Amino acid sequence: RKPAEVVRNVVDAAAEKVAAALAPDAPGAPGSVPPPVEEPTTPQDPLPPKAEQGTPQTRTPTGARTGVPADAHAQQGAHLTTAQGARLRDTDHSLKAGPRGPVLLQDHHLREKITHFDHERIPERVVHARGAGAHGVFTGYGTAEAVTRAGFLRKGRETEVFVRFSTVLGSRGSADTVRDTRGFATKFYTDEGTFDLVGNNMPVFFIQDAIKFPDIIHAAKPHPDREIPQAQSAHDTFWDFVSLHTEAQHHTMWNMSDRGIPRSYRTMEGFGVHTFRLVNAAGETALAKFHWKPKLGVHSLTWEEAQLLGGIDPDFHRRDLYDAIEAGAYPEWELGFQVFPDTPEETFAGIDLLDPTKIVPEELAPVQAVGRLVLTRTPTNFFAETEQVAFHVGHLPPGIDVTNDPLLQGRLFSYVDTQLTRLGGPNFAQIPVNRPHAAVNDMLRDGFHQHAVHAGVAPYRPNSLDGGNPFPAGDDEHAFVDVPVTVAQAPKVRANPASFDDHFSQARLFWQSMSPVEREHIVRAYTFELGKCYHQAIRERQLRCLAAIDPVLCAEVATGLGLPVPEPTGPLPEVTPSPALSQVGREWPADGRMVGIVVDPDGDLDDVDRVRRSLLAAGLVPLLVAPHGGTVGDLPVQRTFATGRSVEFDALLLAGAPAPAPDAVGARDAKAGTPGAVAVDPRVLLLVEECWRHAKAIGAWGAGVDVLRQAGVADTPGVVTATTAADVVDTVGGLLARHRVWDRFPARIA
Ligand code: HDE
Repeated sequence: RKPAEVVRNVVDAAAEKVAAALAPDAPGAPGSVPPPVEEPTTPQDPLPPKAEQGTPQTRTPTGARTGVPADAHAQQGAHLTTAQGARLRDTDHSLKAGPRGPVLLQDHHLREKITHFDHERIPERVVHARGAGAHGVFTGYGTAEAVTRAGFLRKGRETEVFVRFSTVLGSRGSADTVRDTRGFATKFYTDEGTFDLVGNNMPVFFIQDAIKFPDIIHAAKPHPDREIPQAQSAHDTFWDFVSLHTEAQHHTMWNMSDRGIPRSYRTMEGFGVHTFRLVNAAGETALAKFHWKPKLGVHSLTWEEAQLLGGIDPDFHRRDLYDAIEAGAYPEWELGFQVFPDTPEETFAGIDLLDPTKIVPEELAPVQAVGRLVLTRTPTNFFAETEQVAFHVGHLPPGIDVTNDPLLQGRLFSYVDTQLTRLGGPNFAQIPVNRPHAAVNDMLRDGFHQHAVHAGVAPYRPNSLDGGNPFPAGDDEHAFVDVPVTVAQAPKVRANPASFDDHFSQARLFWQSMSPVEREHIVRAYTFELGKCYHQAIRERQLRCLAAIDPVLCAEVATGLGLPVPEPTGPLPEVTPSPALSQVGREWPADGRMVGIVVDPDGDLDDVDRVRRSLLAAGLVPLLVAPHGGTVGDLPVQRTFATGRSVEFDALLLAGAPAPAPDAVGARDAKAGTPGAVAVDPRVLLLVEECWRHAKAIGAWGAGVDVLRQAGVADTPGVVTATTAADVVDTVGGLLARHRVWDRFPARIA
């Protein structure tokens, strides 16, 4: 499908859904008779995959379409069978010697079923174990042709992709919203071979050399004795390591910032982190860093939201990704390059391009857009696709090559090695989601889980028996280019270049680039995490690191911890802030933002309907919150006072003052003598209080204004009241473009 065809507007999609839900014969619509939900007694066609899932992958290992039916790799036929295709009468009872007798060993169906089940789990990824993925399309702009010959970047060229987002530290079942770095790995199925851009949502890394990877991960994973804490860095071993191995301080600062708790995968930037080497059609080279820029802007949760979501909806990010795609609000990013001259020093503006703990500020080297990524399809099967997808930084197309970044060099080894254990052998490229969409003729043979039935007798070169095949490709036949960079004559050493010794200046640059509210968040994050450490010496050592970054940051965190502020470590580096690093102060499209509307079933529902339609027309997603499920009037209810919680909404509207629902616990009577006082369900008050505390736009009209008064938030910044609902909705839409009502946060740290 072409992006132009698939990028439906969320308005149409959501409006269609609403219209369908409101149709007189729709299930649940007033007066309609719901169809009976019973187990069918005769074979029926199974449900097809949902439209946004597409059909299962049907490519052969060599990349050609097979023409086999779409479900050839899934389950076929209506009858229950064994794995060998023999039909079965019963799968509910074991074969026994009489109804009360022992189970017989000869029950081959029982043994097959249980044995397969016993082996259903595979080892989770050693890092990035928890993730969510989606299929999509990448379209090149043609703007990179001067610097790279990579065909997928040509103007208008469309390439299928699979993207997997992840957290780094938690295990497969951990929560989505923990404070952590996020993985952003993209598999481009280009017709010149697969390209994997295996990046993160932060542009720097904890370490400069791959040999330290086991150290940082052992320190960051749960403590080996108690296996806690899960999925987070708020513990002694993490802070022990990063305060001793100070090259980690810059990345740690990013983790403690709002970047560590994204609002959604859709609102994350992505970075290739390393510098790559590009080569164009003429063989000229340039150095480049890769960036993904989200269409919706970069937005984060607040720490309290992130913590609440850990309990209320641990799947918050993956749900958001799937829901957005299914609603037609396709997540979108632009791929951009920062391009640098390929000089022998491999530096730019004094920054060592081989040091993965450093950024090049966008003000010095602007990010130039080279293509657009749109995610259009959710996986059909989580295990087959999201769990089995295998990325590798060494999967490169002609036109993109690696540099000597010592972190990247180590990764080139690790990503194949890990699949041998995780996916059980060397043939993981034959798993459908990993199959290249380019023709494959690799002379690799046999091994565990070999799916290909290779013809021919000569998987070697040179040969005469298979007609000399396969033949090496020339430059004009899209061969991969190993750029012939000169390797310096140098002694064999275990050492870093001197430039790698600067561990603090860019952490300071990041801090200096933040707005007051972002600084406040950083201070609180450090204070929270260090406050969770048991060892005083570790807290003190990290405070000394902060002193080397910024005295105000250090003093604020020390105060929070109740510890003395360490002596300054000497003059601090002069840095020029990079405004591009701040998330605050800009406006972004509000498409796909969630707006909760609290309704009173006895209030003016026509007004509510108009508001809901105008939100849909503006590309927002309205969710009605009512005392009970089903419908209010003709309107479908999406959340009740029991199931709705503030963390799901980006803004809240109060269309009335519903009386406490019968299941309300702790409902208070209207405060006697307070003007406009009404009795409000405590869960509605909690919604308002939390939305207010999390600096979300809140709007009310009519009796809804009484609820604001009751909650004590009327007439405060970002709380909008007006006589007409239309005016309220307009103003709230404008506030949403800025993501939050930033004025509501204290901005002490200028
Ligand atoms: Fe990874 N990393 N990594 N990493 N990484 C893995 O590969 C590794 C690094 C990243 O959704 C593993 O298949 C080493 C940087 C992502 O499947 C493993 C080093 C960046 C994902 C591995 C690094 C990343 C991984 C675990 C230091 C950002 C998830 C399972 C040299 C640029 C991909 C697997 C997915 C996964 C090793 C550092 C990103 C073990 C040795 C820097 C997004 O191979």
